[in-house]
Amino acid sequence: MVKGITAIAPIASAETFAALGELFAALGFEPGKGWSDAQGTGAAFLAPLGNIEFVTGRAPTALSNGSQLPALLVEVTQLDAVHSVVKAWAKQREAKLSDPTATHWNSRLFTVELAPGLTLGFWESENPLHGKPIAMEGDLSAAGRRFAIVVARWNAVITDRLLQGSLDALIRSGCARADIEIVRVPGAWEIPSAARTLAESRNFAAIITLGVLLRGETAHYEAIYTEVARGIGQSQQETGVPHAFGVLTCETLEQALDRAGLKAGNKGFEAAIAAIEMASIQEKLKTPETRLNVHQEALNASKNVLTAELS
Ligand code: DLZ
Repeated sequence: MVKGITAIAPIASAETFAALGELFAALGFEPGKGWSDAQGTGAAFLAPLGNIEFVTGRAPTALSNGSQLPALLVEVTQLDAVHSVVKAWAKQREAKLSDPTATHWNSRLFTVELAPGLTLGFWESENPLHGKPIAMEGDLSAAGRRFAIVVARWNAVITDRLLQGSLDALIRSGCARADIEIVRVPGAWEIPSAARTLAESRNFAAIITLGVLLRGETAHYEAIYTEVARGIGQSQQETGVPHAFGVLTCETLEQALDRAGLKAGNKGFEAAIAAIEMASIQEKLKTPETRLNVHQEALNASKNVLTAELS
């Protein structure tokens, strides 16, 4: 139910209002939906994330240079670059601007008085892992890896589009055309056995399976679908080679077309991206050093938090 956080700052003069718009645009804020009526004008600036933080037990408001922490804080990357942009703006307007100083929460921060009574703080965490989830993740690079695509000929008007989507994703992610093997099979029913043979060849980092089953036009739809899904899943589990599932199950042809590039993305593209990511994850999972690094990063992050808490 919660959608976002809105902070409203009244600005007395139209000139300052315009100047603030220029500064926020220069800083890279995404313009939001403004408004204008007989009583006034509003300009909105969006940030990708926002939060309200409650603190107890430690006065959060005093900075090491003796000034007060502003109520409005903008978290940034490249604080010094942001400071230069704000400095140029503040110089023109003779606005009060502080130098970046260390905070008690392992960050650096500077403040600027944008308008009388409106001071903003910009800050950047010194912890490189701040805000980053500590997890092992696959890369989205397909360079140097071989992929196989098994595509059903049944409903080719749609599966051809899925195939184009998969090829687009692989090639745009750096896969060489020569490293992609395309295997056409009669229908979805035949996908699992071809996928399994390809996986067992150990020539491919991942297999992408593409097909379309239409409920209205497929006899024994449920039975076929269950077997196809089970067969592809079983091949993945028993061979350990990732298999991306790009077999559409739709009520109508129109719905299938929507999912093959018309209105609802291209599931062939999405399946290929999943295959690329899984190929990379499988490689990382098999490398003990990568796993050790993730644990070490997690340990360091918790040590940093502890040190900040105790200081
Ligand atoms: C036979 C059949 C039917 C009725 N419907 C579909 C379908 O919607 N999508 C699909 O990919 N294949 C279909 N097939 C073909 C079967 O998958 C299989 O190729 C044939 O039964 C031959 O084994």
